Amino acid sequence: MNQTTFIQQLPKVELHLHIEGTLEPEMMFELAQRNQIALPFNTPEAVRAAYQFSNLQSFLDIYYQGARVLIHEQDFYDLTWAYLLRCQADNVIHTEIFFDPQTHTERGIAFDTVLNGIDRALRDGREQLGISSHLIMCFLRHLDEDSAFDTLRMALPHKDKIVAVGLDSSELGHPPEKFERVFQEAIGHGFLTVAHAGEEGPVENIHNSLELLSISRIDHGVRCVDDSALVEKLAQRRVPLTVCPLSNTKLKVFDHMDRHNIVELLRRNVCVTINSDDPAYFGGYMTDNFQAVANSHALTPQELAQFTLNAIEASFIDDAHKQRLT
Ligand code: ES4
Ligand code: ZN
Repeated sequence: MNQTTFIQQLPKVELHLHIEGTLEPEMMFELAQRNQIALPFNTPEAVRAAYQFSNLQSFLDIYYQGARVLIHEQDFYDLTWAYLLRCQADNVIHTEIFFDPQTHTERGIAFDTVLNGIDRALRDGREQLGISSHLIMCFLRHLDEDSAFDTLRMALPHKDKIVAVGLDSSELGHPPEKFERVFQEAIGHGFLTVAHAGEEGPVENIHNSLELLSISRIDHGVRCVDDSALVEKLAQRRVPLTVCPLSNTKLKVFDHMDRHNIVELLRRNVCVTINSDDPAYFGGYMTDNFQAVANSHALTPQELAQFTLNAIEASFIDDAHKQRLT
């Protein structure tokens, strides 16, 4: 079997995916029309052509604009369902999805509208596609602590549908310390925790996310290589990193895929996983991300499969079910 076929057929588990980042330009136009929202572009191709990013912030500015077309529960359902169909095509058997309630509540959309649309699609995905899933609610770190506390309060009636809380958006200038109290309260309510750290920000953000936010895994975390003692510790304790190769090259965290450190980390026994982050903006879903890494690094089939084994290990799937998958 050639490597392309091997990658396509490999069962995959996704652990770092922003549902708002799956909004393809075609759906953006469809929803803009349905909801009577003006877009500053004339065609989906023109939208795609505008996706040239120089860093994380240049992407986030466009990404939050795009999300303005999402208004009704059905819009969130349609967005999530389209992503699940992509999962099916890529042999993704389990996915853990981030959503950013504040992107929507800040513009007057009810928390329940967002959550119910996404959750209904996930239930249909389990029943009709056999794809298992969990939801992770992220706080936008560029907003203040009070706003995060308000969001946590809105989530409490939906505790049964949300497995963990996370932290995303602009890492520079918004360190994990800012959300220590919110995270400790979330933990008290029984949520697991994750956080974006060491994507653009310094390695200290990885240390502080582990210590102050008690995170189960690190989203991105690629800057860990700046501290070799930390890499040793991550490997020894099997603290997972949810790495997003195409995202990292699109946002210039690495100049080129052949400079990406995911393979080095894999060989140093860190529990690294491959994920798509915001696939509609970064040029590809799970298979594309695996393919991009394999095209610029010599990998054995065992190493490729190890990314999936790592993702199963790193997932929030319950232990009994995990055993059955490996
Ligand atoms: C994100 Cl790539 C990335 N980093 C931080 N926050 C995000 N939200 C959506 N994509
Ligand atoms: Zn992300």
